[in-house]
Amino acid sequence: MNQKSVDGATLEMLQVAKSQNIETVWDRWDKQQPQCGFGQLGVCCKICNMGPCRIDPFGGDLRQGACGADADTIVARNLVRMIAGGSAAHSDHGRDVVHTLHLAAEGQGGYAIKDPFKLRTLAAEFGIKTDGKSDADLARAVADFAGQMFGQQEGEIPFISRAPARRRELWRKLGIVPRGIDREIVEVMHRSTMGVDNDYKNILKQGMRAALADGWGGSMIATELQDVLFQSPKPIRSAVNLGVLRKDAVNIIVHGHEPVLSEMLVVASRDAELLAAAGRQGAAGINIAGICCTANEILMRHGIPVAGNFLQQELAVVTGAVDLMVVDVQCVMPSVNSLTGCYHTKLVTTSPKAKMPGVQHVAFEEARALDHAKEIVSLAVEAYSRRDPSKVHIPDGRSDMVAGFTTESVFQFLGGRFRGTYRPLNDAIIDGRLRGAVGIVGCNNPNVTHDSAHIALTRELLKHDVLIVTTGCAAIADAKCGLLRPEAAYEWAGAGLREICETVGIPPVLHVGACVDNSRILTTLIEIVSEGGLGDDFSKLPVAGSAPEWMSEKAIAIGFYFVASGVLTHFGTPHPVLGSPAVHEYITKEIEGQTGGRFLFEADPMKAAAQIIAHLDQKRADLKLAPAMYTPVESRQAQAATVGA
Ligand code: BF8
Repeated sequence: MNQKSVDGATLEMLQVAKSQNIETVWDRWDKQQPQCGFGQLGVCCKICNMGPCRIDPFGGDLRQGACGADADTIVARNLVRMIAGGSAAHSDHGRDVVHTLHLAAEGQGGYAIKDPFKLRTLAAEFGIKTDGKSDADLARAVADFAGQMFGQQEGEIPFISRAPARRRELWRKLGIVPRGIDREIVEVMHRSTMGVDNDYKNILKQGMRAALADGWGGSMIATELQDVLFQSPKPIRSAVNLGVLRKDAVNIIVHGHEPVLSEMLVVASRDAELLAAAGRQGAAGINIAGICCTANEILMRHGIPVAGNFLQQELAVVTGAVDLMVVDVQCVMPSVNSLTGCYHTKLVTTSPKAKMPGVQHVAFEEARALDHAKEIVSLAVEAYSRRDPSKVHIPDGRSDMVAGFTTESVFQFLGGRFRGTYRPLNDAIIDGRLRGAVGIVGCNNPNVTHDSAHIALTRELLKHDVLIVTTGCAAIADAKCGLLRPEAAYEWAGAGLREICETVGIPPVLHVGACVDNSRILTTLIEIVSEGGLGDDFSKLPVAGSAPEWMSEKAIAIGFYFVASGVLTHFGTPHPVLGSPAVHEYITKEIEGQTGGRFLFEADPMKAAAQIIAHLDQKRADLKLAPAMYTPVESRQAQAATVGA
């Protein structure tokens, strides 16, 4: 990899790391080259102790593992186990939010119901009588109802009923409606263990069922109940990149995924006693900044700045200005443990599910959440007194942004102040002002120049009048180069998209949250279909998804729930399936005949954009819509070339 990043602050901090002989993820990744070809192709099987076995991808003698499993079986089993891992992560997060809603109902832990309207809306959807009931009673009932989706054994998980009727019928016909969240994940593990399912299509069918249990189950529960507990996001201004760290304040990085802790840290950072303690140490305040999806959660609801995305977690520590990094679960590199040892930075783990050897663990119990949050903030204040100013190097890089869009809020914008409706959005697609919409989501990965694919793909689609919704580390990448500012519509959007954005004052790239909030993209699609005029199913819509720099198993789970929901989904690098031409053919072509969605693997973002645009245009033609109204204007993109990377 020649260029490590397109982000100036990242490149600057990589130089600092190098000057201090600090090893980063890029260095370790380089040392791993060449990576194991069998693993990359998906043909290494470690499922039983007759192995590890591998298949010769060049057609030599090694065509089966010791048990007789061929490449198709091995690749499919490995892939569905990735889906199970990703679905488990999102869904276990959802389970913790259910638990927190229970605590809020009991008045414990300092949690409250901040969005009673959404609580009542959800209760009504679940068939819970709302008349005369207190918020606490309803919270208990909603938490019970949502909680049982995890252990449900038969039938269909209730959120499935949100999908259009045609989609539900199709899922039933295919036999992929999730019965219960935990059940589908367990069944993936069972079917893919030694000597069970060896029909690759049948294995992948169960993979889709588990992925749907994530998107329409665990992730959707997490999003909906977090809105109830912590309030539904509203458009909010903030700032992003390592330049949000402050020389004069106690800096706390919150890193991980679950907002049940970070929400309380925000409260604790405003505590008068702790602010006074910080002042006594000479600090001008307590500055909280996020990394990864926790960042997105507290950004969306409180406007807390974002320090960076996945590949910047180590570089935040290298600034020498982070007094404390507090982590919970998912996407936390084990390397931050040894790295923080090179600085004054205090590292704290909080989840019983995710400890690190030798690292202080503040066992975060939701029932005593505020107390624990205060303890963590006071550890940060203490660490600030040990900060070595000569080691502090904070890059200037930071950008303004607007985040906090939701299925409900953005289209209140589009539909006018008094009546939220999707009509203007649907009409904009129908008349061709908008070509379509694409969700750009997912991670960073050192196998792609950091942020480059997110930004290039986003800009190219904007130019072609494609509205972008974004989550996770992709959203942070786009934010860092200014694409989440309303002005970006003028700088990058085609004429049709720009007209819409300028009329309603929104950016052309809408930040809809963390990775669990990809469920907001599903609920947005539901609204578009039910508004009418664009067909009766997701697969008819001129929409697509993309994870240009994916890394995590969670991205695979998300990809599969979008494909199973009928959406073309692009991944920048292929899934580890190339060792089985049959599995590759199935998930990139044949599956479209079943679910209406398929995967597209393309590393070059410009080529990917061209294929996505062709797909949107085909969907428009199938719906007998006029072609997109405007042709892209190259010159404005050139004019704006000074913005961002
Ligand atoms: O859940 S985008 S690197 S932080 S996995 Fe992780 Fe990927 Fe970032 Fe959030 Ni999502």
